[in-house]
Amino acid sequence: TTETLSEGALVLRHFASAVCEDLLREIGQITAAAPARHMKTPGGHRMSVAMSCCGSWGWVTDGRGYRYQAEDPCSGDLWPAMPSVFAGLARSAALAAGYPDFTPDACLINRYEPGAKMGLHQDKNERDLSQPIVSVSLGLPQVFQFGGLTRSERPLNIPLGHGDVVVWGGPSRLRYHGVLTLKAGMHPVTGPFRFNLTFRCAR
Ligand code: MD5
Ligand code: FE
Repeated sequence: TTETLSEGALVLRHFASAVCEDLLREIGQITAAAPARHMKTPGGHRMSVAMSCCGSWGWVTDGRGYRYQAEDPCSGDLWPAMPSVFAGLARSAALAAGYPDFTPDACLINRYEPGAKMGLHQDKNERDLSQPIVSVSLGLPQVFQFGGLTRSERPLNIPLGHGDVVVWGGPSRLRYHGVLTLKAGMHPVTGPFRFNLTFRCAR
């Protein structure tokens, strides 16, 4: 089923179901090479979500700010390549949402543990804002907050579960969004975690 949240923003429930276990196997390989880590915000706060990346560009934050870079700052190596099952899923979800030429060059892997959250923010470090962002949720359910184009607009709360995919584009690309605190639980495939993959055209 498809739910429209706003113009350009679509929830594709269970769209990733057939490939969830493949995605998780690839996440295991990626994080063996580029471990999920708690990055520091430019203000010096430790993020509660642990992050890794794959693809040509990875999103990083540290005392110098937010940016995309080709190397993992922990190792100095390039980020692991984007697995074909990742790229294929992102492309087919974008196509289903009306974006036929989506070729992401960056995938951010977020790992939430109980108590982890992400405050309201906009994703605006990407060069081509005409391209959507595709997000894939795996494991424990977590409430997504979907806001407006200003921080003051009150967000909608949308639960996202295992295999759900969201595509954000067009006039919704710069909406404020975040996720509420993850509640403790045990998922048969991901254990105590929720993973979120976000596919972006960064550069
Ligand atoms: C998550 N991740 O569940 C969320 C979901 C991030 C992030 O926000 O930046 O890693 S991705 C949701 C998203 C991305 C771009 C635009 C919009 C939502 N939106 O317009 O609401 O880990
Ligand atoms: Fe975001």
